[in-house]
Amino acid sequence: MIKDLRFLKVPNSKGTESIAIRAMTDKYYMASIPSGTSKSESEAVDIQMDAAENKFFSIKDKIIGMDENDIEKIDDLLKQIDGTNNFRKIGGNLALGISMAVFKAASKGNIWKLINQFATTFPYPLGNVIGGGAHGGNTSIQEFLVVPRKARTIEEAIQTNREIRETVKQQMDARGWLIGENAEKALTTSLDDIKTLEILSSVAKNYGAVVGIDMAASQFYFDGRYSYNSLGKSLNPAQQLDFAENLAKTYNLLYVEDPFFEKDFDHFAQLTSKVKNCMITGDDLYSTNKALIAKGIEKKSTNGAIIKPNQCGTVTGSIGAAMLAKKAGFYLIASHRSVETTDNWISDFAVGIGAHLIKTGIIGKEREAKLNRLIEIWNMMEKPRMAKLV
Ligand code: 2PG
Ligand code: MG
Repeated sequence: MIKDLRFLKVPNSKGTESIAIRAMTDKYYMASIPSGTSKSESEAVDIQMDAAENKFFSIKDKIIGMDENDIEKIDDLLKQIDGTNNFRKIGGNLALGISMAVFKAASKGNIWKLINQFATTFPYPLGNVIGGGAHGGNTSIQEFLVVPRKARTIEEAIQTNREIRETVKQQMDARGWLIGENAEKALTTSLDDIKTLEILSSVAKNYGAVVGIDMAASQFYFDGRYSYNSLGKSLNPAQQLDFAENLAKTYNLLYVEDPFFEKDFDHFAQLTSKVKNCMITGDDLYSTNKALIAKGIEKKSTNGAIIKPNQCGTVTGSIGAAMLAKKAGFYLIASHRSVETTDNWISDFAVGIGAHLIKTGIIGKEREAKLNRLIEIWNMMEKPRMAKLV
Protein backbone atom coordinates (compact mmCIF):
# COMPACT_ATOMS: atom_id res chain seq x y z
CA MET A 1 0.00 0.00 0.00
CA ILE A 2 1.15 3.54 -0.71
CA LYS A 3 1.52 5.01 2.77
CA ASP A 4 2.92 8.39 1.85
CA LEU A 5 3.72 10.52 -1.17
CA ARG A 6 6.02 13.56 -1.13
CA PHE A 7 6.93 16.33 -3.51
CA LEU A 8 10.65 17.17 -3.63
CA LYS A 9 12.96 19.30 -5.76
CA VAL A 10 16.32 18.04 -6.98
CA PRO A 11 19.12 19.78 -8.91
CA ASN A 12 19.45 18.95 -12.60
CA SER A 13 22.11 19.11 -15.33
CA LYS A 14 21.05 22.62 -16.30
CA GLY A 15 21.70 24.01 -12.84
CA THR A 16 18.00 24.45 -12.11
CA GLU A 17 15.56 22.16 -10.31
CA SER A 18 13.49 19.19 -11.40
CA ILE A 19 10.50 17.51 -9.82
CA ALA A 20 11.07 14.41 -7.72
CA ILE A 21 8.33 12.34 -6.11
CA ARG A 22 8.95 10.02 -3.20
CA ALA A 23 6.54 7.18 -2.57
CA MET A 24 6.59 5.18 0.64
CA THR A 25 5.47 1.53 0.71
CA ASP A 26 7.70 -0.98 2.49
CA LYS A 27 10.43 1.62 2.05
CA TYR A 28 11.00 4.85 0.13
CA TYR A 29 11.21 5.02 -3.66
CA MET A 30 12.07 8.28 -5.35
CA ALA A 31 11.78 9.18 -9.01
CA SER A 32 12.98 12.45 -10.53
CA ILE A 33 11.89 13.71 -13.91
CA PRO A 34 13.92 15.18 -16.79
CA SER A 35 12.83 17.78 -19.32
CA GLY A 36 13.58 18.56 -22.94
CA THR A 37 15.03 21.54 -24.76
CA SER A 38 13.88 20.62 -28.26
CA LYS A 39 10.30 19.70 -27.37
CA SER A 40 7.54 18.73 -29.74
CA GLU A 41 4.07 20.26 -29.91
CA SER A 42 2.44 16.92 -29.10
CA GLU A 43 4.37 15.91 -26.01
CA ALA A 44 3.03 16.09 -22.46
CA VAL A 45 3.32 19.64 -21.13
CA ASP A 46 5.70 20.43 -18.26
CA ILE A 47 4.38 22.87 -15.68
CA GLN A 48 6.36 25.18 -13.40
CA MET A 49 7.62 23.97 -10.04
CA ASP A 50 5.24 26.08 -7.89
CA ALA A 51 2.20 25.15 -9.95
CA ALA A 52 3.22 21.48 -9.82
CA GLU A 53 3.62 21.62 -6.05
CA ASN A 54 0.13 23.08 -5.69
CA LYS A 55 -1.38 20.46 -7.96
CA PHE A 56 0.46 17.76 -6.06
CA PHE A 57 -1.30 18.68 -2.83
CA SER A 58 -4.67 18.28 -4.46
CA ILE A 59 -3.74 14.86 -5.89
CA LYS A 60 -1.73 13.09 -3.22
CA ASP A 61 -4.60 12.15 -0.91
CA LYS A 62 -6.35 10.41 -3.78
CA ILE A 63 -3.34 8.15 -4.28
CA ILE A 64 -2.24 7.50 -0.71
CA GLY A 65 -3.94 4.29 0.41
CA MET A 66 -3.98 2.76 -3.06
CA ASP A 67 -2.12 -0.46 -3.84
CA GLU A 68 1.15 0.31 -5.65
CA ASN A 69 0.60 -2.80 -7.77
CA ASP A 70 -2.49 -1.20 -9.31
CA ILE A 71 -0.24 0.82 -11.57
CA GLU A 72 -2.64 1.06 -14.46
CA LYS A 73 -5.42 2.20 -12.19
CA ILE A 74 -3.16 4.88 -10.75
CA ASP A 75 -2.04 6.06 -14.20
CA ASP A 76 -5.69 6.17 -15.31
CA LEU A 77 -6.59 8.18 -12.25
CA LEU A 78 -3.84 10.71 -13.10
CA LYS A 79 -5.25 11.05 -16.62
CA GLN A 80 -8.75 11.43 -15.26
CA ILE A 81 -7.74 14.09 -12.70
CA ASP A 82 -5.96 16.00 -15.45
CA GLY A 83 -8.78 15.68 -17.97
CA THR A 84 -6.76 16.89 -21.01
CA ASN A 85 -4.96 14.87 -23.68
CA ASN A 86 -1.48 16.16 -22.84
CA PHE A 87 -1.39 16.67 -19.07
CA ARG A 88 -1.47 20.43 -19.45
CA LYS A 89 -3.47 20.84 -16.20
CA ILE A 90 -1.41 18.78 -13.74
CA GLY A 91 1.80 18.71 -15.81
CA GLY A 92 3.44 15.78 -17.55
CA ASN A 93 6.42 16.22 -15.23
CA LEU A 94 4.25 15.85 -12.11
CA ALA A 95 2.20 12.99 -13.59
CA LEU A 96 5.29 11.02 -14.59
CA GLY A 97 6.93 11.72 -11.21
CA ILE A 98 3.99 10.09 -9.42
CA SER A 99 3.65 7.30 -11.99
CA MET A 100 7.38 6.47 -11.95
CA ALA A 101 7.72 6.59 -8.14
CA VAL A 102 4.77 4.20 -7.83
CA PHE A 103 6.17 1.94 -10.55
CA LYS A 104 9.52 1.86 -8.76
CA ALA A 105 7.76 0.92 -5.53
CA ALA A 106 5.73 -1.81 -7.26
CA SER A 107 8.92 -3.23 -8.78
CA LYS A 108 10.85 -2.83 -5.51
CA GLY A 109 13.45 -0.85 -7.40
CA ASN A 110 13.98 -3.17 -10.38
CA ILE A 111 11.71 -1.56 -12.95
CA TRP A 112 13.07 -3.65 -15.83
CA LYS A 113 11.93 -6.85 -14.15
CA LEU A 114 8.40 -5.60 -13.64
CA ILE A 115 8.18 -4.66 -17.32
CA ASN A 116 9.71 -7.95 -18.49
CA GLN A 117 11.32 -10.38 -16.09
CA PHE A 118 12.44 -12.50 -19.05
CA ALA A 119 14.36 -9.70 -20.76
CA THR A 120 17.72 -10.90 -22.06
CA THR A 121 18.82 -8.42 -24.70
CA PHE A 122 20.59 -5.18 -24.06
CA PRO A 123 20.32 -1.86 -25.84
CA TYR A 124 23.48 -0.41 -27.37
CA PRO A 125 24.31 2.99 -25.91
CA LEU A 126 23.75 5.59 -28.63
CA GLY A 127 26.42 8.10 -27.61
CA ASN A 128 26.12 11.80 -28.36
CA VAL A 129 29.67 12.82 -29.35
CA ILE A 130 29.20 16.18 -31.10
CA GLY A 131 26.21 18.46 -30.83
CA GLY A 132 24.50 21.56 -32.12
CA GLY A 133 21.02 22.93 -32.78
CA ALA A 134 18.87 23.76 -29.78
CA HIS A 135 21.36 22.03 -27.45
CA GLY A 136 24.11 24.50 -28.35
CA GLY A 137 26.78 24.32 -31.07
CA ASN A 138 27.45 25.49 -34.59
CA THR A 139 25.66 22.81 -36.59
CA SER A 140 21.94 22.71 -37.38
CA ILE A 141 21.94 18.96 -36.80
CA GLN A 142 21.40 18.48 -33.07
CA GLU A 143 23.31 15.27 -32.36
CA PHE A 144 26.15 13.36 -34.03
CA LEU A 145 25.99 9.93 -32.43
CA VAL A 146 27.89 6.66 -32.37
CA VAL A 147 26.83 3.04 -31.89
CA PRO A 148 29.68 0.73 -30.78
CA ARG A 149 28.18 -2.19 -32.66
CA LYS A 150 31.21 -4.48 -32.38
CA ALA A 151 30.99 -4.47 -28.58
CA ARG A 152 29.87 -7.74 -27.04
CA THR A 153 29.13 -6.48 -23.55
CA ILE A 154 27.55 -3.31 -22.21
CA GLU A 155 30.76 -2.38 -20.41
CA GLU A 156 32.77 -2.62 -23.60
CA ALA A 157 30.13 -0.61 -25.45
CA ILE A 158 30.16 2.18 -22.87
CA GLN A 159 33.94 2.31 -22.84
CA THR A 160 34.13 2.43 -26.64
CA ASN A 161 31.84 5.45 -26.73
CA ARG A 162 33.99 7.23 -24.16
CA GLU A 163 37.15 6.50 -26.13
CA ILE A 164 35.59 7.75 -29.36
CA ARG A 165 34.53 10.98 -27.68
CA GLU A 166 38.02 11.49 -26.25
CA THR A 167 39.73 10.84 -29.59
CA VAL A 168 37.39 13.19 -31.44
CA LYS A 169 37.99 15.80 -28.74
CA GLN A 170 41.78 15.54 -29.09
CA GLN A 171 41.71 15.64 -32.87
CA MET A 172 39.45 18.67 -32.98
CA ASP A 173 41.40 20.43 -30.26
CA ALA A 174 44.71 19.87 -32.07
CA ARG A 175 43.28 21.52 -35.19
CA GLY A 176 41.57 24.39 -33.42
CA TRP A 177 38.06 23.12 -34.21
CA LEU A 178 36.91 22.49 -30.65
CA ILE A 179 34.65 25.05 -28.98
CA GLY A 180 33.42 23.36 -25.82
CA GLU A 181 30.48 21.26 -24.62
CA ASN A 182 26.71 21.63 -24.82
CA ALA A 183 23.65 20.69 -22.74
CA GLU A 184 24.35 16.94 -22.95
CA LYS A 185 28.13 17.37 -22.72
CA ALA A 186 28.45 16.63 -26.40
CA LEU A 187 31.42 18.43 -27.96
CA THR A 188 30.77 21.62 -29.88
CA THR A 189 32.81 22.54 -32.92
CA SER A 190 33.39 25.33 -35.41
CA LEU A 191 33.01 22.76 -38.22
CA ASP A 192 29.88 22.67 -40.36
CA ASP A 193 27.44 19.73 -40.41
CA ILE A 194 29.21 17.82 -43.19
CA LYS A 195 32.76 18.22 -41.86
CA THR A 196 31.50 17.18 -38.44
CA LEU A 197 30.09 13.97 -39.90
CA GLU A 198 33.34 13.35 -41.73
CA ILE A 199 35.53 13.57 -38.66
CA LEU A 200 33.16 11.50 -36.54
CA SER A 201 32.86 8.72 -39.13
CA SER A 202 36.60 8.50 -39.62
CA VAL A 203 37.20 8.14 -35.86
CA ALA A 204 34.25 5.77 -35.35
CA LYS A 205 35.57 3.44 -38.06
CA ASN A 206 38.77 2.87 -36.08
CA TYR A 207 36.68 1.62 -33.17
CA GLY A 208 34.38 -0.60 -35.22
CA ALA A 209 31.53 1.79 -34.46
CA VAL A 210 28.89 3.26 -36.74
CA VAL A 211 27.43 6.73 -36.86
CA GLY A 212 23.93 8.14 -36.49
CA ILE A 213 22.35 11.59 -36.35
CA ASP A 214 19.44 13.27 -34.61
CA MET A 215 18.58 16.08 -37.01
CA ALA A 216 15.80 17.39 -34.73
CA ALA A 217 14.66 19.09 -37.93
CA SER A 218 11.61 20.85 -36.43
CA GLN A 219 14.10 23.17 -34.77
CA PHE A 220 15.44 24.62 -38.02
CA TYR A 221 12.35 24.42 -40.19
CA PHE A 222 10.81 27.81 -40.95
CA ASP A 223 8.33 28.79 -43.65
CA GLY A 224 8.64 25.52 -45.51
CA ARG A 225 12.46 25.41 -45.54
CA TYR A 226 15.25 23.77 -43.58
CA SER A 227 18.02 26.30 -42.85
CA TYR A 228 21.57 25.10 -42.41
CA ASN A 229 23.37 28.22 -41.19
CA SER A 230 26.88 26.82 -41.06
CA LEU A 231 26.50 25.27 -44.52
CA GLY A 232 24.94 28.47 -45.81
CA LYS A 233 22.00 26.71 -47.41
CA SER A 234 18.28 26.44 -47.08
CA LEU A 235 16.42 23.41 -48.44
CA ASN A 236 12.82 22.77 -49.41
CA PRO A 237 11.37 19.39 -48.26
CA ALA A 238 12.27 17.60 -51.52
CA GLN A 239 15.85 18.85 -51.25
CA GLN A 240 15.92 17.89 -47.57
CA LEU A 241 14.91 14.38 -48.62
CA ASP A 242 17.84 14.20 -51.07
CA PHE A 243 20.19 15.65 -48.50
CA ALA A 244 19.19 13.16 -45.78
CA GLU A 245 19.33 10.24 -48.22
CA ASN A 246 22.76 11.33 -49.37
CA LEU A 247 24.10 11.65 -45.82
CA ALA A 248 22.73 8.23 -44.89
CA LYS A 249 24.35 6.58 -47.92
CA THR A 250 27.66 8.47 -47.93
CA TYR A 251 28.35 7.92 -44.24
CA ASN A 252 26.64 4.52 -43.91
CA LEU A 253 24.48 5.91 -41.15
CA LEU A 254 22.90 3.31 -38.93
CA TYR A 255 20.50 5.81 -37.46
CA VAL A 256 18.66 8.94 -38.63
CA GLU A 257 16.27 10.60 -36.17
CA ASP A 258 13.77 13.34 -37.03
CA PRO A 259 15.04 14.21 -40.52
CA PHE A 260 11.87 16.26 -41.18
CA PHE A 261 9.70 18.54 -39.09
CA GLU A 262 7.33 16.78 -36.77
CA LYS A 263 4.17 16.85 -38.90
CA ASP A 264 5.68 15.58 -42.14
CA PHE A 265 4.82 11.86 -42.03
CA ASP A 266 4.99 11.64 -45.83
CA HIS A 267 8.59 12.72 -46.34
CA PHE A 268 9.61 10.44 -43.49
CA ALA A 269 7.97 7.59 -45.41
CA GLN A 270 9.80 8.49 -48.60
CA LEU A 271 13.15 8.46 -46.84
CA THR A 272 12.35 5.14 -45.14
CA SER A 273 11.59 3.55 -48.50
CA LYS A 274 14.79 4.90 -50.08
CA VAL A 275 17.36 4.10 -47.40
CA LYS A 276 17.94 0.50 -46.37
CA ASN A 277 19.83 -0.89 -43.38
CA CYS A 278 19.23 2.26 -41.41
CA MET A 279 16.94 3.01 -38.51
CA ILE A 280 14.82 5.97 -39.62
CA THR A 281 13.41 7.08 -36.30
CA GLY A 282 10.63 9.34 -35.13
CA ASP A 283 11.11 11.32 -31.92
CA ASP A 284 9.17 14.60 -32.13
CA LEU A 285 7.15 12.89 -34.91
CA TYR A 286 5.65 10.39 -32.44
CA SER A 287 6.14 12.10 -29.08
CA THR A 288 5.61 8.70 -27.38
CA ASN A 289 1.97 8.99 -28.35
CA LYS A 290 0.07 5.87 -29.46
CA ALA A 291 -2.14 7.65 -31.99
CA LEU A 292 0.87 9.26 -33.69
CA ILE A 293 2.78 5.95 -33.70
CA ALA A 294 -0.28 4.25 -35.25
CA LYS A 295 -0.30 6.91 -37.96
CA GLY A 296 3.40 6.30 -38.63
CA ILE A 297 2.82 2.54 -38.84
CA GLU A 298 0.02 3.02 -41.31
CA LYS A 299 2.00 5.42 -43.47
CA LYS A 300 5.24 3.42 -43.13
CA SER A 301 6.89 6.66 -42.05
CA THR A 302 9.76 5.10 -40.11
CA ASN A 303 11.16 1.78 -38.96
CA GLY A 304 12.14 3.10 -35.53
CA ALA A 305 10.50 4.95 -32.65
CA ILE A 306 11.99 6.89 -29.76
CA ILE A 307 10.27 6.23 -26.45
CA LYS A 308 10.60 8.98 -23.85
CA PRO A 309 8.35 8.42 -20.83
CA ASN A 310 8.22 12.13 -20.04
CA GLN A 311 6.75 12.85 -23.48
CA CYS A 312 3.88 10.57 -22.47
CA GLY A 313 3.39 11.33 -18.78
CA THR A 314 2.78 7.81 -17.44
CA VAL A 315 4.87 4.64 -17.27
CA THR A 316 2.10 2.31 -18.44
CA GLY A 317 1.28 4.68 -21.33
CA SER A 318 4.95 4.66 -22.36
CA ILE A 319 5.08 0.87 -22.24
CA GLY A 320 1.89 0.74 -24.33
CA ALA A 321 3.43 3.07 -26.93
CA ALA A 322 6.59 0.96 -27.03
CA MET A 323 4.66 -2.29 -27.47
CA LEU A 324 2.58 -0.85 -30.30
CA ALA A 325 5.75 0.17 -32.16
CA LYS A 326 7.41 -3.16 -31.40
CA LYS A 327 4.46 -5.13 -32.75
CA ALA A 328 4.80 -3.24 -36.02
CA GLY A 329 8.42 -4.40 -36.20
CA PHE A 330 9.93 -1.01 -35.33
CA TYR A 331 13.30 -0.64 -33.68
CA LEU A 332 12.90 0.85 -30.22
CA ILE A 333 15.11 3.59 -28.86
CA ALA A 334 14.67 4.59 -25.22
CA SER A 335 15.91 8.07 -24.51
CA HIS A 336 16.89 10.49 -21.76
CA ARG A 337 16.23 14.24 -22.19
CA SER A 338 18.74 17.05 -22.52
CA VAL A 339 17.96 18.32 -19.00
CA GLU A 340 18.52 15.33 -16.74
CA THR A 341 18.78 14.35 -13.10
CA THR A 342 20.92 11.55 -11.69
CA ASP A 343 17.92 9.20 -11.64
CA ASN A 344 18.54 6.05 -13.69
CA TRP A 345 15.06 4.67 -14.37
CA ILE A 346 15.45 5.13 -18.13
CA SER A 347 18.05 2.32 -18.13
CA ASP A 348 15.63 -0.10 -16.49
CA PHE A 349 12.90 1.05 -18.82
CA ALA A 350 15.10 0.50 -21.89
CA VAL A 351 16.01 -3.06 -20.88
CA GLY A 352 12.42 -3.84 -19.89
CA ILE A 353 10.89 -2.82 -23.22
CA GLY A 354 13.66 -4.61 -25.15
CA ALA A 355 15.04 -1.42 -26.71
CA HIS A 356 17.72 -1.78 -29.39
CA LEU A 357 19.36 1.50 -28.46
CA ILE A 358 19.40 3.82 -25.48
CA LYS A 359 20.28 7.51 -25.70
CA THR A 360 21.91 8.54 -22.44
CA GLY A 361 24.93 10.61 -23.44
CA ILE A 362 28.53 9.68 -22.74
CA ILE A 363 29.88 11.75 -19.86
CA GLY A 364 28.54 13.90 -17.03
CA LYS A 365 27.18 12.59 -13.76
CA GLU A 366 23.55 12.59 -14.90
CA ARG A 367 24.48 10.48 -17.94
CA GLU A 368 26.93 8.21 -16.12
CA ALA A 369 24.30 7.31 -13.52
CA LYS A 370 22.31 5.68 -16.31
CA LEU A 371 25.31 3.96 -17.89
CA ASN A 372 26.33 2.58 -14.50
CA ARG A 373 22.84 1.24 -13.98
CA LEU A 374 23.03 -0.56 -17.34
CA ILE A 375 26.19 -2.31 -16.13
CA GLU A 376 24.44 -3.19 -12.89
CA ILE A 377 21.44 -4.70 -14.71
CA TRP A 378 23.73 -6.60 -17.10
CA ASN A 379 25.27 -8.25 -14.06
CA MET A 380 21.88 -9.18 -12.63
CA MET A 381 20.99 -11.22 -15.70
CA GLU A 382 21.95 -14.78 -16.36
CA LYS A 383 22.84 -14.64 -20.03
CA PRO A 384 22.57 -11.09 -21.26
CA ARG A 385 23.46 -10.26 -24.85
CA MET A 386 23.51 -7.12 -26.94
CA ALA A 387 20.46 -6.43 -29.12
CA LYS A 388 20.39 -7.35 -32.79
CA LEU A 389 20.73 -4.28 -34.98
CA VAL A 390 20.11 -3.75 -38.70
C1 2PG B 1 16.21 14.57 -28.43
C2 2PG B 1 16.48 14.91 -26.99
C3 2PG B 1 17.46 14.05 -26.26
P1 2PG B 1 15.61 17.09 -25.91
O1 2PG B 1 15.85 15.44 -29.22
O2 2PG B 1 16.25 13.41 -28.81
O3 2PG B 1 18.72 14.01 -26.82
O4 2PG B 1 16.68 16.26 -26.78
O5 2PG B 1 15.56 16.43 -24.57
O6 2PG B 1 16.16 18.50 -25.86
O7 2PG B 1 14.31 17.01 -26.64
MG1 MG C 1 15.42 13.85 -30.84
